[in-house]
Amino acid sequence: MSGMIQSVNQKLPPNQHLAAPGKWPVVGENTPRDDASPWTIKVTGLVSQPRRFSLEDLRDLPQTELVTDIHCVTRWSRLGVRFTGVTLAALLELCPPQSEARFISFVARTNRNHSTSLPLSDARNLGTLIALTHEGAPLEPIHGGPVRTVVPERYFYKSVKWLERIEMLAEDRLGYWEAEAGYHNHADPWLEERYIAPEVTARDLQRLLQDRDISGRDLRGVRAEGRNLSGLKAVGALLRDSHFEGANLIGADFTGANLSNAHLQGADLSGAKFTGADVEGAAFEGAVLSGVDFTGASLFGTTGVENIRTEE
Ligand SMILES: Nc1nc2c(c(=O)[nH]1)N[C@H]1C(S)=C(S)[C@@H](COP(=O)(O)O)O[C@H]1N2
Ligand SMILES: [Mo]
Repeated sequence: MSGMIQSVNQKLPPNQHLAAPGKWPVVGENTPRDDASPWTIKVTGLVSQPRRFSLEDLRDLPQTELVTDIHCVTRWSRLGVRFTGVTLAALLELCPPQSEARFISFVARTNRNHSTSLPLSDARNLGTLIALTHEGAPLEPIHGGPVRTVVPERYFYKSVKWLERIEMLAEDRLGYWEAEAGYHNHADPWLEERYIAPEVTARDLQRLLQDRDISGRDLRGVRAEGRNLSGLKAVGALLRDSHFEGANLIGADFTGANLSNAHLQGADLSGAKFTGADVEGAAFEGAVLSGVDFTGASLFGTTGVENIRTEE
């Protein structure tokens, strides 16, 4: 091993919890594009000389060990995870960015050309690794093998699985989750930079809540603690990180809604419907759950619903 990077903390970032011992959840895409051509990693965009690296090329470069904590935005963390591979810094020495390059985009070999981006300086300084192994074995295909990036000190959506292209950019280009799902572009878990605020004025919001119909609305992070919202219609609403602590939500309809990381502690959810909803990471401690319907709901990482949790 030619280098070592340690990025481990004794503490968990706010509102994270440890994944079950030995468990590494799979999040997002779970397979690369069906493509028989040899795996290459292209370094393109604002570089002095574009280059391609085969997997063998990567294995022949000096290998660095990175021990880091992983923090998924859906609230699970794993501490002290060991990867080896080539540092981004080492790779960029072989194909230096041009002086106008400010951002770096990592693109995946997947059907949707999944990507994520970082300021170039962050990507370098945080110790980004182009990882080939995990705990001493080749990186598992489901976790991005044969090659993924691992970016310490950012939520794990900044670490792309099945890396195919590294592109140097003058202007930022939002990644898949950042553009499609409102994930925060900075993604610092210590600052809880999970999702961006929704685009709705405070006045519109009050009207929507008074009418008790927020179906199809994007109300990420909405603050509705303690409100009387019985019979609320919230079909297909985007309610990530929303606050409904202690609210009256009797008979509310959250069919197909996205409630990941929502705060529902102490809410009255009698007879509420969560059919097909995404409630990953949502907190239900002390909530009244009689007659709640979670049919087809995605419950990974929820807390306070242990007795009705479905199998993963
Ligand atoms: N290609 C690709 N990379 C991706 C994703 C994805 O959907 N596609 N999801 C991201 C998210 S949200 C997380 S939390 C991690 C999950 O990695 P894991 O499945 O190995 O735990 O991968 C990130 N990288
Ligand atoms: Mo994630």
